Amino acid sequence: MTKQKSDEPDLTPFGGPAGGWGSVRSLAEILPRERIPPEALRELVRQNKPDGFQCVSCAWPKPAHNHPVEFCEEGAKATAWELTTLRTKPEFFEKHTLTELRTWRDYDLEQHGRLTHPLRYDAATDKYVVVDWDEAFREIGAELKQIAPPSVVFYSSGRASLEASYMYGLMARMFGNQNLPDSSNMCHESTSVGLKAAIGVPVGTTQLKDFELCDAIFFFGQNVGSNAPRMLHDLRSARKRGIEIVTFNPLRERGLERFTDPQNPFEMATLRETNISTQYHQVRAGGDIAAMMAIAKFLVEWDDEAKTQGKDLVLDHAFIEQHTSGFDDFITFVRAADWDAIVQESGLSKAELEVSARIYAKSKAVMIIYGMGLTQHVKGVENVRMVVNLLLMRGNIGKPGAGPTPVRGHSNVQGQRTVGITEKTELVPVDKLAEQYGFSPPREKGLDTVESCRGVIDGSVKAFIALGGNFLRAVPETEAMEAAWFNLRVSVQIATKLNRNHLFPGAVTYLLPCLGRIESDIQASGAQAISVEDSTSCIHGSKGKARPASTHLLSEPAIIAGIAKQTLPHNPKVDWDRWVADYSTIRDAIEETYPAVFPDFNKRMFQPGGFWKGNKASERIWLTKSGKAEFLTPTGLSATGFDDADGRYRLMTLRSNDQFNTTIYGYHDRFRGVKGTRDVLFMNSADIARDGLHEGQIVALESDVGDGITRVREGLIVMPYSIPEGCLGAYYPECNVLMSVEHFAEESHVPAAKSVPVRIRV
Ligand SMILES: Nc1nc2c(c(=O)[nH]1)N[C@H]1C(S)=C(S)[C@@H](COP(=O)(O)OP(=O)(O)OC[C@H]3O[C@@H](n4cnc5c(=O)[nH]c(N)nc54)[C@H](O)[C@@H]3O)O[C@H]1N2
Ligand SMILES: Nc1nc2c(c(=O)[nH]1)N[C@H]1C(S)=C(S)[C@@H](COP(=O)(O)OP(=O)(O)OC[C@H]3O[C@@H](n4cnc5c(=O)[nH]c(N)nc54)[C@H](O)[C@@H]3O)O[C@H]1N2
Ligand SMILES: [Mo]
Repeated sequence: MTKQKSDEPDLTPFGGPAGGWGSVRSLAEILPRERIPPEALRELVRQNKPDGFQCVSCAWPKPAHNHPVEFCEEGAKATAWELTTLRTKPEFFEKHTLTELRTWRDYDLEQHGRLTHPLRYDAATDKYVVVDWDEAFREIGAELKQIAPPSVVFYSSGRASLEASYMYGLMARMFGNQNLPDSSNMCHESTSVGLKAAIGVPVGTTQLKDFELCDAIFFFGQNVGSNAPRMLHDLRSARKRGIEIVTFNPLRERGLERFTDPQNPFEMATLRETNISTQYHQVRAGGDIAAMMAIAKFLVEWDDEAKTQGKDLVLDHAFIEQHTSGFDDFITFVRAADWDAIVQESGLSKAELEVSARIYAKSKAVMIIYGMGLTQHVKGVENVRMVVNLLLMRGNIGKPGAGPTPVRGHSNVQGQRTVGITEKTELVPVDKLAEQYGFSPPREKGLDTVESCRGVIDGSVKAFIALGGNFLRAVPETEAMEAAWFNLRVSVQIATKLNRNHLFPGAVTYLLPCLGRIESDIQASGAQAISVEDSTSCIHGSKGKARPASTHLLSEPAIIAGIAKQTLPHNPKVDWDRWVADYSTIRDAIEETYPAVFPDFNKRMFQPGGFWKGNKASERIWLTKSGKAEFLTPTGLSATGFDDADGRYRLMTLRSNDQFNTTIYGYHDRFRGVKGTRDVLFMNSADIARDGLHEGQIVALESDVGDGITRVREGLIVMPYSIPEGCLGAYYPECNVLMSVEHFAEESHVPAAKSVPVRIRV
């Protein structure tokens, strides 16, 4: 595209690799932006080291054998965001009413830096005012005691530690509910539901070492260059061994194409790049079931041929016989699936699909890596089940170098589930909790994210407590949710920086600032450490050493204990103060509740590379209903959950290279060639021509779920992009206004953010 004035948006295709000098330059912009003094850089060097802190950005595992610097551009941005010397002080809140702040952009809200004081909303002035911690806890407790337990929601974002999360889940259950939605409900819940039903564990079965042992990697719907950049090192070493990486993604994502290691002086000096994907298939959004069905069809066809010719079979019949159930029904479906329908839905030609199937058929050990491109669809669980189907066909689970590899989002989102953050009774050892703490834990299923949204809108939810996150901005149905938030009796947000959710008060509203993970956390027994679980089920200790952003901050465990003590009846078996004084006693309690997962927790938490919590499916022990791994016959070929229609597009809501979820670091998306704006609509040139639009034109999108509610996002700049016809891309969270709360994945209730039905309005 043509260059524009520097203060105007610039949409120019990016020519470089992921990583490389671009990422070094990007860092050089970030540190001054956050006013970080050079000496604070030593914190970066401690990132992801056994004796350091665990990165607050993504959940990709940290290796046991460290590089001198073990962080990526995105991790450095996340660290800088927390270490910033900028502060949102009480004076800031004296100047601005919430009504005014609601007109600000997300970026501007967080750009004022870390919160410094506990705050209470004063309705008379429409401002936050400083409050005393004890007074805050007292009022929150007094209020919550007045509300029936089913009407209170305890949300958590996936950053909080295992220690804080365990206390939080226990507090909710002792209060009398399991209304414990978390960010995972919007993210990998489709994985937790799909993998649990199929292979008996809710998590991936692979570890970092499998990258050294696999023969091929299939990669679906994850944008590694922006969202898990440290994985590029693992992918690059796999490529150096000659491993094929077959990618399915509607967009051509730079990190999946090419990478230069910014930490490798030789590569940097010679501008040497590694090609990451050996095949790149631009599947239609929601077309992955069809694409995987094609691979399955080729495997069956080649297996039949091999049988008649007396050659080596393509399917692993011995494995299927011994370890699986549901194969016959699945294969009947595969044989019957119609090629024209597969080509139509996937948007890929039969020849193109065949080359990917060839790689799969000839590889002895295959990892399938995936992200939000599979989970955030109406048929997101079926997407995950198709991944398992493919793996099972050739015995690719429970052997070295093979297995499903979901890439988790937040740095401890998987761990929160491990220690009880869940609305589902069957995932918690309720009897154990009853015995350990002498109370009767609730057994009714609690509210998940979608159900909590419905409850806020219909008024049945009266109080909302948030351990981090930006719930209002992350969920669908922005307009109705924001309007309904004012009807809450109680809104309590535990946070590090100001975000849009904090600007929507209930009758009683608190904004409680906490320590970040990078900061030193001194309690009665001395300096404390916390722990997190990564995407591959390894548990790591983390020690913050940086000076806290303010002397008025409390740690998350201290805030939870403060609320719990004022809300719950006294229980001699729960000593909240002792837990806060010494977090190793929380870990002892966790170990007592989950003895199989956390033996010797305190001793092992700083083991290099973390300690692995084990995974039965990886030993081919299937904790499913049938005792076998389950094939699932899908209900159709499309994951979108709606029919195609004239003028209806499939909108994917995406992250840029310059954001962490609802936190907007800046307005550039380097790899996609976007500078200075987030108001972009990625669109296929043929669609632009057919709709009579032109590059740079400003258009609006309108929701097309057909429920009679008008949802519009104005002001998007049309940008021709390498994306399949009929598909659109635009940024999350600004496009959440277009999403119906009822448009979610079946079974898992993950909002279907990757196939939102929309129309373009000029
Ligand atoms: N820097 C940074 N790191 C992050 C985050 C962040 O915001 N910033 N967020 C964290 C969190 S919580 C999460 S969950 C992860 C998210 O990381 P990702 O899983 O990468 O999530 P998205 O950015 O939403 O991108 C999804 C990718 O899927 C593709 N896609 C969309 N629809 C489809 C489809 O139908 N089929 C296929 N095959 N592909 C599709 C998109 O083109 C895009 O490349 O990253 C975590 N890490
Ligand atoms: N349309 C669309 N919607 C989506 C998605 C999508 O792809 N498309 N992705 C979904 C996904 S995968 C996710 S995970 C959710 C994310 O949803 P959330 O996890 O709720 O949102 P975040 O943006 O990660 O939360 C950012 C806020 O967390 C607070 N915070 C940061 N660090 C800490 C800390 O250490 N402690 C505490 N207490 N607070 C802290 C800060 O105040 C910051 O403003 O969004 C979901 N929504
Ligand atoms: Mo996520």
